[in-house]
Amino acid sequence: MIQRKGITPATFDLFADEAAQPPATEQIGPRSWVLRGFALPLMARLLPALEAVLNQAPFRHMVTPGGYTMSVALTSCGQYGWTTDRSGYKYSPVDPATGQPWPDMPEVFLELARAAAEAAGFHGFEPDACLINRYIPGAKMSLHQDKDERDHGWPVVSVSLGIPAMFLFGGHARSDGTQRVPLFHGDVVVWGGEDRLRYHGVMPIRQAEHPQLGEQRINFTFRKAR
Ligand code: MD3
Ligand code: FE
Repeated sequence: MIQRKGITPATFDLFADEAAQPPATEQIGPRSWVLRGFALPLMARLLPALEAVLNQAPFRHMVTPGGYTMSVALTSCGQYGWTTDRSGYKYSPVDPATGQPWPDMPEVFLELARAAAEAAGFHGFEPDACLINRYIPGAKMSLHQDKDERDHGWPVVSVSLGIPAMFLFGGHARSDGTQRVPLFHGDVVVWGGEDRLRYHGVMPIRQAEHPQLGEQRINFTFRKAR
């Protein structure tokens, strides 16, 4: 142990550990940010709120207009939910499985989405839709753009829970190269402005187990749909 005048060994170790951490905020595009661990302080409230939403609107596998069943299971909460079927993609105020409104957006979800948008420089974000995706090992999301929302001036906020994912961040054409961004439990990604319509996707999820969520990854995406 190196001893320095005025610094106790305990303090020295504390700084050494902090220096080993990756930066808390990573810029992955001109208006895109990864906020590492941003959701962790709210986790004790987020997980019970998620469970309540899932009791009312369980995960289901939806079919794309092309006739493929998605490997990702999904549901929604808030004023609008994102749905797909043979007729197309759309935001709907009711869950097609029940004809009932989607579960209310839990207050802790809203708090997290607002705070993350603010931290990334987007002011006044009030999401009206939260799409919840569930990936089990092997599930993936092909490159796509999020463009079913009315006003692309608002950002999208994404929250990762459970086992890790390798996120693919492309350009404005499907054929553009992609950067790979690993996402872990508690990470939040915010993207907007000129990055809002960039292609993105998720590589097939690798087998792993998370102590709280087991063999799954859950992702929230907060949007302003209308
Ligand atoms: C898009 N979900 O639901 S969100 C989706 O992890 C969706 O479940 C993925 O794409 C998921 O539509 C990815 C994370 C994300 C992060 C940065 C982006 C999406 C992005 C940057 C630009 C465009
Ligand atoms: Fe997307």
